Amino acid sequence: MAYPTKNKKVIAFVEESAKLTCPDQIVWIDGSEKQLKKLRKQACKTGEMLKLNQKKLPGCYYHRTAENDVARVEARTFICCKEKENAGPTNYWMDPQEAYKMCYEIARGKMKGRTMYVIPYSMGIVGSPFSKIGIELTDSIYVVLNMAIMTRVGTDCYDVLGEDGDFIKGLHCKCDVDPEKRYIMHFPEDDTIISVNSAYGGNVLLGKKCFALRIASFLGKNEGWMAEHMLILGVTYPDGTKKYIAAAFPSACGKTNLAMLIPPKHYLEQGYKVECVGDDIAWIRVGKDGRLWAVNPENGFFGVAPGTNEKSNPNALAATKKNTIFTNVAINPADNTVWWEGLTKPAPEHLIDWLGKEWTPESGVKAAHPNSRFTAPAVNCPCLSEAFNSKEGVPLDAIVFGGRRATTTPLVYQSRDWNHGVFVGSIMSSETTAAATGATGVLRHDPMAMKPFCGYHMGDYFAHWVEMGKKASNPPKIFNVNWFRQDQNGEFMWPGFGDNMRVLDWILKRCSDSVDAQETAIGYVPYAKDIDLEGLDYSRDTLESILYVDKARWSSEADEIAEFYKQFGDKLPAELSENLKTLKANCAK
Ligand code: GTP
Ligand code: SPV
Ligand code: MN
Repeated sequence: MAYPTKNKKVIAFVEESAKLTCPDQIVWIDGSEKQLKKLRKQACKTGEMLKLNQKKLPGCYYHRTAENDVARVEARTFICCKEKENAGPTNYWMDPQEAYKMCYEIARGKMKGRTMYVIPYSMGIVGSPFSKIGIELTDSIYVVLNMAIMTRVGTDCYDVLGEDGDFIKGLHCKCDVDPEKRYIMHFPEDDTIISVNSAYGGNVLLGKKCFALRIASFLGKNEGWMAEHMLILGVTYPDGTKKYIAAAFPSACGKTNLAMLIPPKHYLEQGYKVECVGDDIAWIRVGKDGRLWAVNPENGFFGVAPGTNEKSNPNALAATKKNTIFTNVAINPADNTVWWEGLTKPAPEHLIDWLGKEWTPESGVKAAHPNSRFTAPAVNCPCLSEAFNSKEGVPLDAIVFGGRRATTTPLVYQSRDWNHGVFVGSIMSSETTAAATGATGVLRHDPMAMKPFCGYHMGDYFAHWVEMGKKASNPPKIFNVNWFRQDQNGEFMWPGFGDNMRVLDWILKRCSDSVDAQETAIGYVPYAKDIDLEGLDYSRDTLESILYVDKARWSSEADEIAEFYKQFGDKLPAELSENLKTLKANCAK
């Protein structure tokens, strides 16, 4: 047959995979609107997708996944490198030979009666020196359509590859969506990903977590750059100065919301502007100027639907008004549009819930799955930064870590220096969310928000962070935030969302040495007077209380961190154990 590429490795990968999975036909995706239109039509015909109200939501479609297939499956996600030691204590590991054999057995013949789609895609701008090409083979139209939003899909990727260029191989086979045979396998030493028996987001859109974080973090370690679970945002000051921040929060902990925030009124009136460069992933390298430069390798947003509304995140909501795919939200049959918890109050009288069942506000269950998502093109976002399309990306002024912590961690604090900042990232703990299967609200360690996404030994990953700080002569300052402090009644103590601008403002002032701070046991904390509360009905006392560093609590936290650190053994960089000692000593003072 005539192939759309001369790349022998692509052709061999497709042929070998077809031989294994036995599809009825192979369709080479070219990224054209014509071809995607045909696929949408086909998916609507089979019921895989539903067409939504095209007047209110032009180009928008709806998809329901299997009830058992609604989130990432961390316990079934493996790093398959030759030496178990190299996957480290925070990853599930399987021997590559064994993993290939098992996956091949599971996928054998499973595309019979189906079509195999070949998706050529680029993470990052096609042809940019910092971008990388992937080929995903899948038997799911839903995956093709999502990848066409989330990545840069097109035959121009073949031009980049030429006759023998390398790429990341991704084989996705829905199989029977059997949760007992579901595996998300990464072979970092072979640039390969295999995903079987799922059809949900992070498990199957292989360019995203599998490639752009797990495989890319491994590549970054070897090539001297970083792949991080971070949003990237730009702040423009009234005088036109631009500053950039990258922030790592665990899944469903506020990246999309922070990346698109609308500042409080008085900031807007003064001329401040916040723009979104990315909401989930940052690829970061050292620039010639010794600064860290970040690009967003994605092309769209796979965002959490629940909680998104006109007030919390109008930019994200606006981004979903056209050419968007909604997954596992509820349908409003009155006008064939979508709904999720938090979109409007009160909820509509009658909905079809994410399981396809009749729903009323009295049903006593959620209408949308807590991890229901929208897949929206980045270009739809009203606050998308011009820098989104810049090959070089943006120079970072600050890196911010943050998690969901009801107690202990203050609203914001600054690390003393780079290595202390790496320590601050490494000790992150956060309550689990619906983004992964399993219990929610359980406090767990999630260093740099990368626990589920680091493609190699976490101890080596910490060392790589320390190394990057040495390579960058002018690195960003490192901070930690916590929007999720709760009072005795379980109410959030900080308004969050747009008001987080008040904290970003302090952070950037610290970066330009224009505000003082108090040195505490854990680092620099703001004086309450320096957090701008203009236009906010909020007491300084409450602010004081969420800025307070409780040494007794931090002392037990330090003991707990020591336990957590044990698993890294010799791989724990001395820079981190030193910082732990300092923390413990500071708490005793
Ligand atoms: P992933 O896409 O899973 O990586 O998540 P994310 O980090 O982009 O999370 P997102 O911004 O979608 O937020 C997830 C949830 O946190 C939503 O339900 C939000 O409403 C809620 N949230 C976000 N920001 C804040 C905040 O500042 N305060 C509070 N209380 N909740 C927030
Ligand atoms: C996350 O879980 O961090 C996500 C969603 O961004 S997924 O793509 O499913 O991983
Ligand atoms: Mn994420």
